[in-house]
Amino acid sequence: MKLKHALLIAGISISGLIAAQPTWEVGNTTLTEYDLVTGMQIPWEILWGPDDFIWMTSRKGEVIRINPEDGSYTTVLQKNVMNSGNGEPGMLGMAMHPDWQNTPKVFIVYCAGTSWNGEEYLSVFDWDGESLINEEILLTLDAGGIHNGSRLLVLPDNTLLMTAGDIGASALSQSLSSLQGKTLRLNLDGSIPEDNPFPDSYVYTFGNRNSQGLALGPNGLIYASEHGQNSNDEFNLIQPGGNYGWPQVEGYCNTASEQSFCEENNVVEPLMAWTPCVAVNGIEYYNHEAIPEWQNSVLMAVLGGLGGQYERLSVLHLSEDGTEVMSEDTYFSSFNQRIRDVAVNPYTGSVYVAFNGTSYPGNGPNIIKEFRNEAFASDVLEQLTAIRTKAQPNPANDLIQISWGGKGLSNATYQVFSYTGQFVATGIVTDQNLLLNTEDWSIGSYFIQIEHDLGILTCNFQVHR
Ligand SMILES: [Ca+2]
Ligand SMILES: [Ca+2]
Ligand SMILES: [Ca+2]
Repeated sequence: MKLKHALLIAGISISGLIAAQPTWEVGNTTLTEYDLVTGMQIPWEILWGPDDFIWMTSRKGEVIRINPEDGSYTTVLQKNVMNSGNGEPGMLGMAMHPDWQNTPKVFIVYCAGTSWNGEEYLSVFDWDGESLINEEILLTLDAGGIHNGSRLLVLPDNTLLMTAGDIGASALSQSLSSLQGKTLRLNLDGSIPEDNPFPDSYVYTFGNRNSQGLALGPNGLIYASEHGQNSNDEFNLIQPGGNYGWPQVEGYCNTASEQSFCEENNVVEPLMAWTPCVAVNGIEYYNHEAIPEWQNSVLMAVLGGLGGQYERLSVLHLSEDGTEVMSEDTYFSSFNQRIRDVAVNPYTGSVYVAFNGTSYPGNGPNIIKEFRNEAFASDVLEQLTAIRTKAQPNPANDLIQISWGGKGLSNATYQVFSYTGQFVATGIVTDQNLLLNTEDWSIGSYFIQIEHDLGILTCNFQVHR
């Protein structure tokens, strides 16, 4: 019997089967679930880029750039990584240069070398509009089979934090002469900031085991998630010069030996700890009005532990000043999938979640899902779609028209840059399109940014002759 016929007999309408996306209730808010992109290989970092694309590292050694509208993507970097990204090493954290308009650079951590021994590189690449090129290595650490960290976070003072794991050699964490088992802080050119807590040292915190989550919170607070051994996963507040206790102290200072070590060494205790370990990972501060129930919280990806029984997205509700965790809600456990990282759409407030397969240390192919409050997002998306930018003809020879559909923009500022970092043109947009003369511009890739009420619209184009 044909399926359609069988369904009709059973009284099930075909359209009813196709129509609805799954939904999730969060208090009074309904989130609709979408598969943004599938077939990814162990996504490790996902972030919302300054170009309004979602950027992803895969542990197998790739950087993928995904269009959040339709999930189409391109591979913009490929590296040979240690053990082909199996186990824990591979391509890990990523962060974008804060002055993207003038300096489109991307910071990436990856492990390279043979089998279970090698180097971990913090590198910076130039973005040329199509690929990441011109690698410059800023820092070299040891890489191990386990505990390589490493998240990256650019701070408001234009320095870069990097979490470095203890590579399984726990004694290194308390040694200030080793870069392992630390949070490191660098200037964006790779030099040591003069106001780091220890002179001539990248070390910003020590006594860390393997932190794989970093996020900026309210009032300049910096949060980190950190893996415990069997017990005591931690959620920490990062303080310059802080000793986070490992390996002498796990979680709170609550045993006799821990208490004496904590007193002698002024150990910073976590805001929250989990026993047994649930394998805490990527974190993101959420304060978007799209999901009021999640405002002033940290969204935390949870891998689920070695036994794979605690997978979820945790929502850590913060106190008003952000210095305490008041409660934890959990979501999406029923996927039974390791959750590696989260990212947030700044316009719609949608939350993107990267899955890593069912068991340690992760297996692909994987999905990145979007959870969207349609009631909030549909208005925003309609406005965004109405003003979606197009460049014609592209490539251009002389005149190029930049247009953004039906809606006029009033007093929006545009700026044009080349992907070599040169500022080319600026002006005010007052109409429904913009005509630029590219005659005097060099051959190459350009982008325009139009700053308007809803954010910044961007569009790439080429100039050929
Ligand atoms: Ca992220
Ligand atoms: Ca600790
Ligand atoms: Ca303890």
